[in-house]
Amino acid sequence: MTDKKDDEMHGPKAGAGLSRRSLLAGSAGLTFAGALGGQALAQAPGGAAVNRSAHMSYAGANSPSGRLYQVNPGMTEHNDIAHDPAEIPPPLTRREPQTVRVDLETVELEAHLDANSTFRFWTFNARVPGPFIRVRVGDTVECYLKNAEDSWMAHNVDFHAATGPGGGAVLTTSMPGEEHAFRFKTLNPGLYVYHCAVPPVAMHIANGMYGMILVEPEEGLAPVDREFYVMQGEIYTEEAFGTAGLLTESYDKLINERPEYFVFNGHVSALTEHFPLKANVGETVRIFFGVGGPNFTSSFHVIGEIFDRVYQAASLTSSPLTNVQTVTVPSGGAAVVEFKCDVPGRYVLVDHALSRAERGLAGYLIVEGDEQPEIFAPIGEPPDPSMSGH
Ligand SMILES: [Cu+2]
Repeated sequence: MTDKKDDEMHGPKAGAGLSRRSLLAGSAGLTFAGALGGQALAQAPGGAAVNRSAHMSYAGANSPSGRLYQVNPGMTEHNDIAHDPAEIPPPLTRREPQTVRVDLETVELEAHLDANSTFRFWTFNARVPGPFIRVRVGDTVECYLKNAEDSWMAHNVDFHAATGPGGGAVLTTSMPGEEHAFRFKTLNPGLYVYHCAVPPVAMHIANGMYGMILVEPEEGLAPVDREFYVMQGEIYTEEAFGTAGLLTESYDKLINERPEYFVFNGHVSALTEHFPLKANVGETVRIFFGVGGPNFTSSFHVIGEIFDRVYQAASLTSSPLTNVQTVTVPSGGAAVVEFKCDVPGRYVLVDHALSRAERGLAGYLIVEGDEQPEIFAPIGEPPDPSMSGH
């Protein structure tokens, strides 16, 4: 990308000779500090003052997260692959096994990566992550995988919920325009990742080909007020983080595990300005959290919340851990976390390996309702919230 475009994107402090350090300490850093509620990353008051002017050069800069998800008017014709975390099937009410048909279409499409860039994603059903599939233990899943006519690559699907070679990968490998199907019986309840497994597998996953299937135990899950579907992934581009335009995948960075971007639900800011999680004070929340990866383990944390229950490794038949701050979730793995929303405000979903927030990894949980001063309140006059990005 040219310096000019870089300049347009990052404001007057960026441009020719921009170092990675100054970029991350600059507009992007400021804004993610805002996203994080002024915690941890907003540690350089002098820098923040300088950077604010760069930040304010954006349209929509009144939003503290303006940098996180602003649809560039010039890019509205492009697709958006973010999966709404609230868009998942409701809990199952039936108590007998059944045969469930699942249709997956592998679609490659150019779509938003951040406010000023696009990327050619490889997807299941044009979303990242792919559809949230919900079945019950003992069900038979009949999966039909169709590879779109205009794909450039072969694709398939490997279900971690399946018992059988490759999780179905060989049986579903489809060239562009082809469709193949297989069936598997769900022998083990749990929350499982599925992903494309065509070599190089890491590339197919990094480009967006992952999702999750929930296999409910016989008795189902305890009722909660709200359920959400969140997955973490990495994106490897030739161009540096923040570059404008259509970015290209980097095989070299992929095999060296040097991602430029980390994302929740597909692209930068998918879960901040685009699809924030929403709940009300007093409600219970369950997050089905998975890591597509392909390479990085997540230290999943919600800033300002404590997980009341964590089903570690997404084992739904083990007793949950209670009262947990951060949960380790490996790539190709998952966890189920539950908590009650006690205090209103904006909470930030992060990987507590917080350098990744500077590369795009953050989401919001907005909790609405009455203040609860007996749980959380200032003593005396609070600081100006604008100084911490709010
Ligand atoms: Cu693929």
